[in-house]
Amino acid sequence: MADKKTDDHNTDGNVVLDERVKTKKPSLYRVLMLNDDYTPMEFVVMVLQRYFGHNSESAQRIMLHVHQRGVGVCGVFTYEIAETKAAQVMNFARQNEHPLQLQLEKE
Ligand code: TYC
Repeated sequence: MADKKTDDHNTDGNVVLDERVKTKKPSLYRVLMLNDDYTPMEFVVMVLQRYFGHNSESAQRIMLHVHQRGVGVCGVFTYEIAETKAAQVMNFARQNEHPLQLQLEKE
């Protein structure tokens, strides 16, 4: 493990502290979108483009996947970004009186 080195000694017997300690890769989280019977398809496609950076083809594909299968992945992010995007999208959906739901799932 490249980040696990602790200490070593130089030729004088002195302890050499390794500067490469404690870098851990952040955990990643999937932002899941859930199907419902009321949110318009065009609204879902617009959200996938505006908040998750999908192009119109990718957004259409994900929306149809969620519509047909019940759940789909909007994107994968570190916790703070995933949580923020899910909250922003649900706020935007509520402002527009749509029941759209998103959830986080740890990878
Ligand atoms: N099922 C919705 C409809 O028929 C469309 C929809 C797709 C809603 C994906 C939510 O996450 C969703 N209007």
